[in-house]
Amino acid sequence: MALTTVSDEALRRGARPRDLHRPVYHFLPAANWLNDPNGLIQWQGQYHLFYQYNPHGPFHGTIHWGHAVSEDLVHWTDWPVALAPSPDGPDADGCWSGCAVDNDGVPTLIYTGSRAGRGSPCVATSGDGLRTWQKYAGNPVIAGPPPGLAMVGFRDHAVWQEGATWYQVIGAGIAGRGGAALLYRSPDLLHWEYLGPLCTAAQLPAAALWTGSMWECPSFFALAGRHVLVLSVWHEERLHYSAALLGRYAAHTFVPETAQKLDYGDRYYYAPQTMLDDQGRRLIWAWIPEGRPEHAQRTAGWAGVMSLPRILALGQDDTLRVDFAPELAGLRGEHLNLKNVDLTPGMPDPLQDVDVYGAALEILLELEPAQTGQCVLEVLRSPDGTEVTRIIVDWERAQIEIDRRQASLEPQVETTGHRADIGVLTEDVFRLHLFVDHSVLELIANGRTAMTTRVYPTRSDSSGVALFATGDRTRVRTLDLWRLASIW
Ligand code: DQQ
Repeated sequence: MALTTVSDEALRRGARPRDLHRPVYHFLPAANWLNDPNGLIQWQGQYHLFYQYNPHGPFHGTIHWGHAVSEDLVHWTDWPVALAPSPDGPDADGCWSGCAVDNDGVPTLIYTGSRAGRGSPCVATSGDGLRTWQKYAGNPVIAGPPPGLAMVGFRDHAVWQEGATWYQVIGAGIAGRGGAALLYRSPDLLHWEYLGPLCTAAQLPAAALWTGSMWECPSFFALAGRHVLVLSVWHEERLHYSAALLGRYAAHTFVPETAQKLDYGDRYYYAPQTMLDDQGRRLIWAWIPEGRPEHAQRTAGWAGVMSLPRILALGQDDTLRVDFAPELAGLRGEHLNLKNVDLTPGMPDPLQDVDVYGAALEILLELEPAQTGQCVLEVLRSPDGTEVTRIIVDWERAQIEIDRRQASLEPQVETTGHRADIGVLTEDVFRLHLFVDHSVLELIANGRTAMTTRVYPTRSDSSGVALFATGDRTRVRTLDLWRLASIW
């Protein structure tokens, strides 16, 4: 296997050469490859983030579990790699995704060992406060998928406790039947009994979201009296999007009632995993993959970014709400505020005389919805406008869009846009919350609609911000913009 030539020096945080695309406040390893978040857990007050990691290069292969720790959800300290493939073990080809639980004081990981295309549930424990991990000698703890079922895939774990009994769902696909989450029970995390599917695609309400042929990375949890099954839609080797099924769970049966995408950037918000913290918050992180060719990833020496922490909640109308973790406000620096500006088509940009720019920004925009026309926020804009990423609120179509067509002068990066319905606007204000971090964009509209994507501006002066309206007047109640600090 070809290894990259990333030097030891470059592996140290902060010692990397200038890189226009490398985020400064999103988590990613010092170098090489990152994919799914794993094993999210709070232990003695500290947040632990494990992640799918290849220490040998910026491509998916020889998957280990990387590990980072945070006091505040924002700043992360690298800890030693937690899991590495064992040449003779069921995880010889990789330690794939899984979760962490507190087994009566013993930190325990349940993960998928990958070997020769086969996924095997494995267990590891730590005796020194999550620093080093010992694999259970009897791995795998489940010999294979349930007999008699033709599986498309069998991997990834969500484990929880009810009374003294452990339960887990494993992500799966049943040939010809679509995605499934398979339910197991155990007295000790080591011996598991198969109970049947917790949920299959066939149970989804008619005309619900398409969920492919396999569900990866399940996460299953209670949320304000309801239950949520988070899954990632896999189909014919392609990663599509992550979804949330909202429903009711009783007597080990889950009845999904609604299904929705978790993020309208689709594959740019993949394999999310959730955890409950000591404030009772349901936190969620996802893998934000690259949108540039593999050779560009190899040149950069890194690939894959962890999303910002978000909080899931249930709205009064029983639909899912999402927001960025408030701790992120600790990164705010230089601030600009505009109030009560009427944007009329053709008027000068209210931001043009203000010295606002940057590739690491947070923007909060509160708009009064108009009947027609669009309100356009431009970011990562070159002074001549040849490179620009547009966030478009289209009042007539009631849609929000990220337009990447001009985001980069480099022709080989992905340029397809993302769109989502913003639904019927019942409030008199439309709220847009955007984080820009070099090549990463994460936005949440009205606390409901999330959209994550990647853009790769080529010019070092593609850092301007502009705001204008087309077609109709849009009233800006407030615009707050902060330059954000690096977390390293
Ligand atoms: N990534 C892991 C798998 C999971 C997939 C392997 C989702 O366990 O199904 O790195 O991105």
